[in-house]
Amino acid sequence: MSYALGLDSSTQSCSALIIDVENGTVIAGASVNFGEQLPQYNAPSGFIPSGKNGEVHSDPRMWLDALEMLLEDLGKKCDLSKVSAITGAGQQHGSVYLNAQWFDKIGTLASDQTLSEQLAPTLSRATSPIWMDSSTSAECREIAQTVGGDSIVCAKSGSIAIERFTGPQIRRFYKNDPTGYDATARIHLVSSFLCSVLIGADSAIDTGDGAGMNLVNIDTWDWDSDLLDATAPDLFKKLPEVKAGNITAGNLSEYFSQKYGFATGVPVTIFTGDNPSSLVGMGASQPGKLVVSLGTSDTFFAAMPSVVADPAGCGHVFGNPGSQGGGSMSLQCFANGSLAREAVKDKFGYDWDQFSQAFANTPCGNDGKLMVPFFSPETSPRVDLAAPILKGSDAFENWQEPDAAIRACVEGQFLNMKLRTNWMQLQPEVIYLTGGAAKNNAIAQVIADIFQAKVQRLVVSGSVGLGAAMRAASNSLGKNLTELENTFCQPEPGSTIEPQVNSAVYETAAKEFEGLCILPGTSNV
Ligand code: XUL
Repeated sequence: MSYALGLDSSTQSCSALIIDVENGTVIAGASVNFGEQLPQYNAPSGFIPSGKNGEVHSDPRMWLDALEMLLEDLGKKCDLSKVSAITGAGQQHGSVYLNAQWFDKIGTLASDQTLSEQLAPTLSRATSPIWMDSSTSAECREIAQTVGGDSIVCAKSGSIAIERFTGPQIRRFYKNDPTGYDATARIHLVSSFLCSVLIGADSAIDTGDGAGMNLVNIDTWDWDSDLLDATAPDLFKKLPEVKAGNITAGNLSEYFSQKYGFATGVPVTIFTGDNPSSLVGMGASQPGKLVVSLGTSDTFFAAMPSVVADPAGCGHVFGNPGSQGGGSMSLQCFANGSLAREAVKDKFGYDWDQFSQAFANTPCGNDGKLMVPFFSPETSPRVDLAAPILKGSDAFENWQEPDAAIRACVEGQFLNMKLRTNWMQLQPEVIYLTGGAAKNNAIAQVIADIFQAKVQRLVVSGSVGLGAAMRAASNSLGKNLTELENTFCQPEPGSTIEPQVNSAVYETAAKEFEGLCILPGTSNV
């Protein structure tokens, strides 16, 4: 028996992947789309629409129903009694609020009733704020002020106080509904909530997901009393323990063996957040490999050789669940991703082929023509600029050189990414590209040239679930995680792109770019 199950409870769906560890194959997968398959929760995209003042919430019962539908479906595709290791990941930052009944109820679930009907009475808050919630600006300011400023919050927790992070969300709940807060005996993340449900006991929070709360200290990897006190009263006793991502949380509860045919007592590894799980699922859990995901916003993440926080306060530090020695990972978001590339393309009425061709018509370094491609407010650096800055010839600055503008946009994006991620002190050997624009070789070439590292596309899809399945196999079945990553995370054949120019080509450009970025409002901390 060498099957490992990885679960992924994300914003819009709950998915699962089962790997056969001995054969190195993915043997089954399933997914439940919240909006389509659970319309009774009124969440077409996984959250309740039209929240006021930036509130974005989901119903945690929906996550439970989806988990049951998923296991039901998975059981039709694969013999679940062969699963001998389980773990999962949840969308980061989202929180579930439970009353004192939770502690008894979670250990006595009856398999002839649903999870959601049995656990509904244990909720002290009917809905859960998720990572898309931006309602907590005032609370972020208050927390930062109390502990002595954002630079302190960032040095302690790995991130400045941020709206979507759990601590500010908890503070808002305490302020707006003190009675509900008082009635709350336990606050879980999506990940630790689902892990608790699987083991039938109150689970710890792992350092990977826990660091997304503005409450965990990244030096001690434990709750930080100053941050706790600044967030809400009596918070310590409402939180579970914090543990490294490679421990066993417990054994699968009888509810699941009775109802879905799992063997009894399957070990469940502690759950983590979706991004830390994806780091493992992309085969990048050891330092030296970077992941760049090209999407609506571009995201950069990597295992870090040591624990450092971004002095500029733009990046995040999370625990690395793939590291044996309690290491860390970084994550940084760049708001001006695909939409900026598309804005330049559309400005000239180009299609994507013409966009790609522009790189063949222009030299690396773009003859010194530069663009700070912030079409909308940027998060790295944090600026409100909503119009790009162009510097070069008059014709270029007046948008009369389409090909140069396209190259300048993409070079600007990745010069910016390199500058903003310097704090991570990484020595990349390889950059794994993923996301919609990853298939564009011209963009991949710019990334290879600017970062001076080879770029590869991975065949992996569903990296969050795959990361979970590999973590479970590593922790419970004694498999070496690096070997699992080598087996399951292979680059797409022929996708390797090597740098074509040396580092000197972008040195001056990087300095000039940095100068153009010194704008009012760029300093956060
Ligand atoms: C990371 C973040 C999102 C969520 C949902 O900080 O907010 O990536 O984890 O995927």
